[in-house]
Amino acid sequence: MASAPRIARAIPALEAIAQFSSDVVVGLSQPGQKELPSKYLYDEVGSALFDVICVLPEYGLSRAGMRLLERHAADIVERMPGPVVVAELGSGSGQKTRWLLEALARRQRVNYYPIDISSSALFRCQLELSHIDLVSIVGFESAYLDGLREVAARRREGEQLLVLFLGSTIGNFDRPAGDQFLREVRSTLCEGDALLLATDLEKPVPALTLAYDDSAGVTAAFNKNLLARINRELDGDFDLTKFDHVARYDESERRVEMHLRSKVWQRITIRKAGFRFYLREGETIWTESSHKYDPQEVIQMGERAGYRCAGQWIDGEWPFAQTLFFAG
Ligand code: AVJ
Repeated sequence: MASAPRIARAIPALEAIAQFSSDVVVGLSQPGQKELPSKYLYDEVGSALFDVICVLPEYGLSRAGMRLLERHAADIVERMPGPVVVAELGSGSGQKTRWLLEALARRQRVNYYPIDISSSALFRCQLELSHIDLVSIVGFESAYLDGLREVAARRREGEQLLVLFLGSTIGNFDRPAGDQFLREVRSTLCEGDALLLATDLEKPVPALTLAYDDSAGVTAAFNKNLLARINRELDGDFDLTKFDHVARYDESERRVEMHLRSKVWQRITIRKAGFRFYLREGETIWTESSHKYDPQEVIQMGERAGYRCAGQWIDGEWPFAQTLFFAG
């Protein structure tokens, strides 16, 4: 029998709302390009929409990441000989992780700690993975680095920590912030610990823009849900019909950007934040960046942050990489 999912909640709901409110106000008061942090795309509705995105024919990322783990999980875990505990940054739905946990559970009992700011994602991840023999799961509802520090503190003498960052979420950071994030993860690790990093790779622009602007409009709904979430949680009055979803590739930054473009001049009030602002016709709110990498570049990013590369696996169908790094 699977035991009930356990979740250690780090931030009480009220504080989370206050943080959301202040991040929204800061992003929407920018003098130039207005923006909203992409992490807020993933409330319960957003996470469910993202699961649909993952099965869209246009969105090859998650299937590529999954294929790589299905094929190479045994090879990947073999490179970590000692007893391993697993922490995952962004549990997602847990599907990809299954392959790694099963490969590890063939040789040892596994403690698996998914870390996610979304309690619904954690919940689904635990349902998906709780029945694997010899794997026990404790979820952390917290920011990545806070969760990781807690997991590192629980680790026992002689255990190696394997940190999974499988969602290719590193791509949401600007390149310098991505470097910084890898360094911060590194600082929670000890020599011999490892990081498995998933990254989407550069590919022809039409395929990329279609991946972020699918014909069924699911990504558009995913993007607009951020405004709906502000309406729900902060008593905003965004009219979603007055926005277009925009996905565009920036050649010099090598990233897909998602924006919400105002169709008209409009005034918006967010009552719980005590905030009112204006959008011009055609003005956009920037909601997400998704950086695309060169395989060598990924290895160099790791090296700059204090890791050495222990292996890299690339999908042939949809260019995508899993790169294993050792701390040290
Ligand atoms: C979950 C961050 C990897 O950037 O491709 C999917 C999110 N945004 N479609 C990505 C996303 C639009 C996704 N990540």
